[in-house]
Amino acid sequence: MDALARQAIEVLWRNARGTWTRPSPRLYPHQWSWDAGFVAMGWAQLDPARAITELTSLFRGQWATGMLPHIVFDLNVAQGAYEPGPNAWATARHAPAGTATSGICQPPVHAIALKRIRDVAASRNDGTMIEVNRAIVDLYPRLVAWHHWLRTARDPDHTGLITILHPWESGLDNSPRWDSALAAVDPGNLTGALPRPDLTYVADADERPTDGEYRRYRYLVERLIAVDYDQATAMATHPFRMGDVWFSAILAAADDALAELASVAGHPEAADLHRADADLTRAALDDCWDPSTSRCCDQDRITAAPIVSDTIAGFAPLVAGTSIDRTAVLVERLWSASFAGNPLLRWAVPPSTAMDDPQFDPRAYWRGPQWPPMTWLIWWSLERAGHRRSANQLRAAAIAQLRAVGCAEYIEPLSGEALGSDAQSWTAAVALDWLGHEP
Ligand code: 2M8
Repeated sequence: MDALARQAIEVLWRNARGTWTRPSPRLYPHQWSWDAGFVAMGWAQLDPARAITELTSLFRGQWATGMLPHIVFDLNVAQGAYEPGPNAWATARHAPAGTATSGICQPPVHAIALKRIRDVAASRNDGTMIEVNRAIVDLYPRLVAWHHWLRTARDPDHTGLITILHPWESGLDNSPRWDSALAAVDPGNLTGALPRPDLTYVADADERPTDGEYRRYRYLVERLIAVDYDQATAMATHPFRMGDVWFSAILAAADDALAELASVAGHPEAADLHRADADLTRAALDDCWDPSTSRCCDQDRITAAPIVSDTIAGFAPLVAGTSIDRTAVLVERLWSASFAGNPLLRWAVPPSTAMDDPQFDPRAYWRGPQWPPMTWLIWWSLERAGHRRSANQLRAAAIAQLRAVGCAEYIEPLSGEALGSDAQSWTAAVALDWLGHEP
């Protein structure tokens, strides 16, 4: 068997906890929302039914409002092993009985994953397809509720751009995109030392977000607890409110996926509504486009200012789907020296922050390192847009990278050093997806 495939399978099995999969053995011992989407795509290559189980497990934590929490906690994990743990969120009133969850969300990759699982099942030509179709009937309404929550609670004015209330909701936690907005957050009397078990699991604490950032992360959670997660109040008063283009683009692509799943779920009439939602977001991303820098900019909902940091999020229109012309501009930018075309790169895959952005830091988490699931999203978008040559080139570079570094959480783009956890589930998952999808 292919050595990378073998290693990736081992990582998934090592991190599996029965019906769900932790992102890594020590750093992230619970179930994370968008990790679960990618992880399900990885399991699909081995067993589509197990992939469905991953998603069903995650949706056990869905709130009655439709909100899908970013963490579903494993209550068997020792207290203090991960912070903020289950007791820090005050969500007992909201989380479904028998579950403990966080109170914020993450990018909605889940419908994309479900569509992918179905495609894999279809290609197998055995009985799995029937099982997957049955699961879609069950999961589809939950996905609809999840998307509906995002499009109402987090976009009450129906702009098409989704607002996040915490950097963790973006998934790109300490991206320079959030620097100015986060610096403006006064963490009040939250001044003491915070528990940072995460720092003990990595080789170098500088790879992780700083204490100053963590203080604000925790403070923002406190503020959400103070309004008991009332979204209308938070959307009017919360000190961090950001129109997130990358998150919104993923929602648009997920709405397209939902449109394709609607008839399988017995709701063919809903397909056009999902496509209309996606179109609304595509139009919103057009409004966030900065023609002078050829990138899509997040919008600070408090100051009404666009965010000028140059990061992978600038490629949002590519993920959402955009015009042929704009796609071409973004493909050119992808292969430019700012991103995957820089000759100093060890492997030609895009860093999380542009290499010529003043905040680019090759070792610091989401401030420069390459993240395989983000490479996957860009690759998948290139395929969708019909840019096969670019897609194949990117996939080849990504696989070469993973063959060398293994299932690392993130990679230092210049030296090629593996950073963070060395057994990260979503890295294993995208490796399996890539290896299973020969061009
Ligand atoms: C990281 O985020 C968590 C908080 O949600 C953390 O640092 O503890 C991010 O990379 C996020 O995108 C990812 O989903 C999570 C688990 O892999 O880890």
